[in-house]
Amino acid sequence: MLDRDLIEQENDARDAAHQRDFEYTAERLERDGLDAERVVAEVAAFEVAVPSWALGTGGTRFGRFPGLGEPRDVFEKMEDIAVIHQLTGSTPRVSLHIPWDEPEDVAALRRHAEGLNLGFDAVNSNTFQDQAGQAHSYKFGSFSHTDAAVRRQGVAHTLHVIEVGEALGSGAITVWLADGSNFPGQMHLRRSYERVLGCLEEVYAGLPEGWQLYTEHKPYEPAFYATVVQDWGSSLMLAQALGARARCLVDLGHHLPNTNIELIVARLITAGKLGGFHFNDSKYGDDDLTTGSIKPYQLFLVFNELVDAAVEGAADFAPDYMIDQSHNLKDPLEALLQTVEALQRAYARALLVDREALGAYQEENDVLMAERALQTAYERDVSALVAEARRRQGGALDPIATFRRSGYRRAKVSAREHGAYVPPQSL
Ligand code: AFD
Ligand code: MN
Ligand code: MN
Repeated sequence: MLDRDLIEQENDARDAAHQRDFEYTAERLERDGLDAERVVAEVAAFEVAVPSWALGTGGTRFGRFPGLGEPRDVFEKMEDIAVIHQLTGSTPRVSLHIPWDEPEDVAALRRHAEGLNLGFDAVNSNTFQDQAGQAHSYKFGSFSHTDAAVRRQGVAHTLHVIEVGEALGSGAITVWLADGSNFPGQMHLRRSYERVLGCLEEVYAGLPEGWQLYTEHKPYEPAFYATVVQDWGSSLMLAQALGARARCLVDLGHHLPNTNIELIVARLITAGKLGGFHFNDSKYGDDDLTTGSIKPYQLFLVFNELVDAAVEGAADFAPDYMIDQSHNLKDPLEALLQTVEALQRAYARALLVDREALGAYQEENDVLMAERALQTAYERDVSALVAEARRRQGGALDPIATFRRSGYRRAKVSAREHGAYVPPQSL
């Protein structure tokens, strides 16, 4: 982990300028009847989980270009996540993927996490790839497979993932299924869905006390004609059929181009079925790019729905925030620092929406002013607010500059050079 003194030195060097920026921002907000301290406190309380698979350099089916000093196993990935948490104060939990990051010794991983001041968020199952020594192939599906033996194997794996999660102190499982077909006629559209529901019922019945089950939809890839859980409608049907502890997970990259994701978020909130998020960004498909890098206004609009629901005290509303990204070009750790910053900014801006005014404009059908209420909040400079929130959490005013100054990656290049790291296949 990083030396605390270094973070403090770096903060001290920026302190005078930061104070001036913060005071100006607070004064500017006060002029509009907004409270900077409230935003800082809310942003400081914001938490998002980091996925174990985001710490190694990802790849595409055309290749992978590993960076130097990458973590070689889940223990080293946890160390990198601990550094992100040190610098941002916002990533206290890890979302583990099994089997990619399944530890041989679960108790040892839990001790390692505790030593790093980390816990575990939702665990992720994998029935989209065959594993060595497995009896049946998922080539033609897992939970939707026509052969009951394949379905049983998929359910058994998922229950195993839950068991590992329980030993680690996790409280939820996310199930994303690649099941689908490439050609019309290949798969019975209704029966494949019914088989998925049947398997999920078995998983749901095996949920430990207090656990949640998240179903994650995705429109296409690897299935190119019909994916069984392809949209939020299918995901909602599953969650509603399963019961109160099943909810829908929204991955921002799992929508066809131009889909109105904030509207989907609003619908799931109304249904009491918004389970959580996989944050990332995309231009075309499931691109898994840095959150906020392509469509920052959309990210703000999603947070606007979340803040609106929180303010109104929407029922069954407690979404679980997670990141799901693949970093092919950037240093993954730096990309994740950038991601947390983007989330904090979107959240801060959403908190700055004048909701009373917006509501009044909507009632009066004052289109321009209603739109402007959102734009005004989106255009505010929240840099000093999110920096202050991070510092109050023990983090850095400028996480990326501090990370680069620390020489962490350089040190890891030599420490981790023994033996090649084999990364999970990126999806
Ligand atoms: C998939 C889904 C799902 C899954 C992940 C693994 O987004 O969240 O766990 O990739 O990398 O596309
Ligand atoms: Mn995802
Ligand atoms: Mn995805």
